[in-house]
Amino acid sequence: MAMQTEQLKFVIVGHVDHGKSTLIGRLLYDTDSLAPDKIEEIKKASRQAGRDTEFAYLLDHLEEERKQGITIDTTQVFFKTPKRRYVIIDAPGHVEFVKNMITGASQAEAAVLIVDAAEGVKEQTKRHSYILSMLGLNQVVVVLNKMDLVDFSQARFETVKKDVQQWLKSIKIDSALYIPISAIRGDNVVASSEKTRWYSGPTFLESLDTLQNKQTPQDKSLLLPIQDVYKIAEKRVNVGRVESGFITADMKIKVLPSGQLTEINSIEKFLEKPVRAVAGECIGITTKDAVFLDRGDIVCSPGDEPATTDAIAANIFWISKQAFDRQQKLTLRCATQQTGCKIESIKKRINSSTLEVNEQNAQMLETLEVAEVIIRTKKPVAVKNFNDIQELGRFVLVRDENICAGGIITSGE
Ligand SMILES: Nc1nc2c(ncn2[C@@H]2O[C@H](COP(=O)(O)OP(=O)(O)OP(=O)(O)O)[C@@H](O)[C@H]2O)c(=O)[nH]1
Ligand SMILES: [Mg+2]
Repeated sequence: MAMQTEQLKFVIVGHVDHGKSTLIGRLLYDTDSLAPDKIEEIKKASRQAGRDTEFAYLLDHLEEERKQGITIDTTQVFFKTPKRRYVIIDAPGHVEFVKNMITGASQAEAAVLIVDAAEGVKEQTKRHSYILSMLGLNQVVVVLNKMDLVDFSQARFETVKKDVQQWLKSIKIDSALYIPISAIRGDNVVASSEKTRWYSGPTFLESLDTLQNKQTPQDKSLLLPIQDVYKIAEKRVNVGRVESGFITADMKIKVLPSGQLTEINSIEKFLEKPVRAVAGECIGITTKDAVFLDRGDIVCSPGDEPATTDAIAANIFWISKQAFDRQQKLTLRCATQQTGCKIESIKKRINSSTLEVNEQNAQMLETLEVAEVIIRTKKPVAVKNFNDIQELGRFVLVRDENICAGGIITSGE
């Protein structure tokens, strides 16, 4: 049998209780991806709780999660089809855990948005999808769940589909797939349902194989953020992951933010000395001149380098429970770069579930607000527009070791 090397990571998001964990549980069950003792465990736990088989229990391991019937933290599960392997990230839908949802979504290449067909679009449906669009995740499959509660009505499906479509369009997500399902009964999850003869599209399982893997940008210019420097027998080996472009063993390079020029002496990989490495590879490099690179430096190709700046225009998502306060010290982390910074101006404060502008030229930010800001960094940083290179176009703001906001760079647009 051919080895499956291809893998896709997707996140499942949506309003609290709309059925994320149940859908994943059902998918695993109907594809025989579960060990028999696991199935018995879930049935037993469901009986003890006085419920029918709760597939959500497969994902919700924590006692607190099962007791409250909600997901608190993200869980990753593995699953495969004949086409490829999948890592599924189950995210919590409760507003309290938006931060965990963002952590899950930021690791994914695609997303599934679940909407309860009886309840329709709710606050977290909007907020979560907005976060997806901020993270550049615009490959989205939409499933309308709990169709059993609306008698598998095509009219209800079309109404909710229209609402979701309108919202997604306003945040620039163009989703082609809308699937009517009942996660609890299994309709259109793995097998096509008799109850939805009016629907001729793919099942949820089939829709997964249509998702595309994220392309690593090899055709763009070289960017290699340095993660660490090792001294090995008088040699300084600078290691990092090539985020875009490629690097060759005799290439001229420029180091940012210092602007120093040198040439590659060797590319180092475990037990190998390759002459070339491309985006996605983790490598070490040594240089011809005694240039002292450090963590946070960015290696690029001279004449084709990102801007270094201390003023960044960005959209940020304020996720800390504490409001933003001008007095507090913030640190910006972008790729491996790290520097002190301050938010110099807040052009707009935006409600992340309605997109209404709460205030122009604001002085403060409340939790879960999005804002258009200018950030001033202490040290210059090398950045790219998020739409160009995501790895150098996104950052987090840290306060007292806690992430309080995530952001994407919009300058240059
Ligand atoms: N009738 C019906 N109920 C469903 C369906 N899917 C899920 N449910 C029920 O809805 C409730 C919530 O399901 P979960 O899977 O825990 O929802 P969730 O989206 O993971 O919730 P959070 O992770 O807390 O946001 C459970 O009681 C499920 O049994 C469905 O297709 N039909
Ligand atoms: Mg859940």
